Amino acid sequence: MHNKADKLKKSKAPQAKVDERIKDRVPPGQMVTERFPILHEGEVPVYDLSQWRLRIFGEVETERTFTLEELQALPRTSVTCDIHCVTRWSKLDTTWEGIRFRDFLQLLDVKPEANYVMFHADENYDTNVPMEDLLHDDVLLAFNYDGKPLTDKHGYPLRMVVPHLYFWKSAKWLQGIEFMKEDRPGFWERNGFHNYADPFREQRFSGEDLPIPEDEWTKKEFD
Ligand SMILES: Nc1nc2c(c(=O)[nH]1)N[C@H]1C(S)=C(S)[C@@H](COP(=O)(O)O)O[C@H]1N2
Ligand SMILES: [Mo]
Repeated sequence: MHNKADKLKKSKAPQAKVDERIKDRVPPGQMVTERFPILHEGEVPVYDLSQWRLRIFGEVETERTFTLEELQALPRTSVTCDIHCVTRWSKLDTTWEGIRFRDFLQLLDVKPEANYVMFHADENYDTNVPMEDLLHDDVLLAFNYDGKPLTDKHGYPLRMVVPHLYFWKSAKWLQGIEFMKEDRPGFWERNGFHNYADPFREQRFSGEDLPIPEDEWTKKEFD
């Protein structure tokens, strides 16, 4: 009997030896980092918090603005989740605290035809997410990371956390939430990135792969 093929099939390639506990949590093409990379377009904004407002507009019965104090007075939820950036880093077990997006919706008169949301943020950043994705339990308007207020570079005073999509969908320095009937692409979505961005299906790009070096993220700032 020639059982070499069978033996080979049963032997494990050394590089396939991924930590079993995290295997299912790391999407294809991603590398796990313990550090926290800092990625954004433009400068880190500096705010006068007395002037800071979150604006709610689009497909709503009444447009609203919230001060930071008003938002901070709302009931909070804590979420521990994995995050995945399209530049190939993933960070496991990140803990955030803030307002669950689904709970926040209860305070707004959103029209039933609002099927998409555009998050508007500094500096000139925007990103679109379907409404149904924002109803997941772990989608937050986050004030805190790891038990402390967000640092300036990670989005202080308020950012989105949408863990199940590539992290560009999680806008830092949130300024406005626009409810929309029809979908519309945001900043990266207009610039060659995937409209939906599921990391487990490797939905990185909308057309041809963009030439992002595999070690791109290692050259960025971290904390
Ligand atoms: N306002 C704003 N939010 C943003 C971005 C940005 O350029 N501007 N970049 C996105 C991208 S590509 C990523 S990976 C995450 C990075 O968040 P972090 O710097 O806290 O790791 O923020 C997202 N949110
Ligand atoms: Mo990213």
